[in-house]
Amino acid sequence: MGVDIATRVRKKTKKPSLYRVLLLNDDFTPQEFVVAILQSIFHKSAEDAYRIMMHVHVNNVGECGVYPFEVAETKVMQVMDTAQKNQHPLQCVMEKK
Ligand code: TYC
Repeated sequence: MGVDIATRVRKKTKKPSLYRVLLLNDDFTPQEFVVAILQSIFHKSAEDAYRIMMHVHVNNVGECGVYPFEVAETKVMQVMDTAQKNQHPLQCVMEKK
């Protein structure tokens, strides 16, 4: 009695989906706080952090980075947690690329 084993080899390795992490503008969070978040959580240089913060300030939304799902999720949580602890209304969201 033979046993047939069906096998199919994937032609391509599956790349993990990437997610954009976005900061949203508001009228109350201090600019310096946003710059500090971008440096500490997103590992941006002082210059890049200032540029991204000003982009959000002017355009109301801006990208902080692009990451696999769980990394993006952790960054959003870290931003929201730090903002809440400092009583700032800063909002951070993620979206699938
Ligand atoms: N608009 C804020 C202010 O003028 C600064 C700010 C920038 C807030 C970016 C949030 O994601 C933000 N104090």
